Amino acid sequence: MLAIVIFRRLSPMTTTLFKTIGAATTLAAIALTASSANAATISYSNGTDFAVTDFTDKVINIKKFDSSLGTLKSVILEFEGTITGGAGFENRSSSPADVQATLSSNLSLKLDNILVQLNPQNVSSYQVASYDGILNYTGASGRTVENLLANQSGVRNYTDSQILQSFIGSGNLNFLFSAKATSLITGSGNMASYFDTLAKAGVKVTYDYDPVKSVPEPSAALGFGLFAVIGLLSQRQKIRLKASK
Ligand SMILES: [Ca+2]
Repeated sequence: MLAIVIFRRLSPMTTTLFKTIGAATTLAAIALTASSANAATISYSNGTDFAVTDFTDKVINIKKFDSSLGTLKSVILEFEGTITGGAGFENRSSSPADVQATLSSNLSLKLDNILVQLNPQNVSSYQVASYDGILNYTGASGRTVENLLANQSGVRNYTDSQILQSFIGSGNLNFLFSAKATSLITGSGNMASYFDTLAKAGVKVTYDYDPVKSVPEPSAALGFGLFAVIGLLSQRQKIRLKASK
């Protein structure tokens, strides 16, 4: 009966401690699984915000592989390029026109001898009447379009020892991201138009490695779990002391 009362009084703290123990046990399980399979992966991601094109060599930092983790077997490099923007056009011809707005940009990611290139594109079509007499990118002969979007990804897998070596160390890799826009409006031979093109990049590097024999994570995670159990026990003792007073 007394035990039930103690448990109720402990309730918020006890719940937190049990959650902590649960999380620690899960961590240990994951680390052990990775160890027994004799292979492990670790990934790092980074990227840029949208910026108006054109631009050259925006730096994207990615952490190098820490060789104290084990032996690097391969590197997977994922490069995702996204472009967005808007356009306006006005057909100034005396005839109707079929107009195409093409949002596009050449995107490149460089690191030493590595080069990944992408060319995301979004083509949209419009039918407009002959010139309405007002150059305002709207009305019967004009359009203003916003939030055009295009996306493309590239994946590379490296196993060459010389390339792998360039991914190993304590600092960062400095990937260089460049964008050169090629967006355009096509239609009649008498057209007023503008285009805004912005680009951003996401980079993810996954290191696939054989871990060193003594994997620190399981013992650390179990230690954390024990610490939480000790914390729970000492908390109970405090309550008992209080109850006995
Ligand atoms: Ca107009």
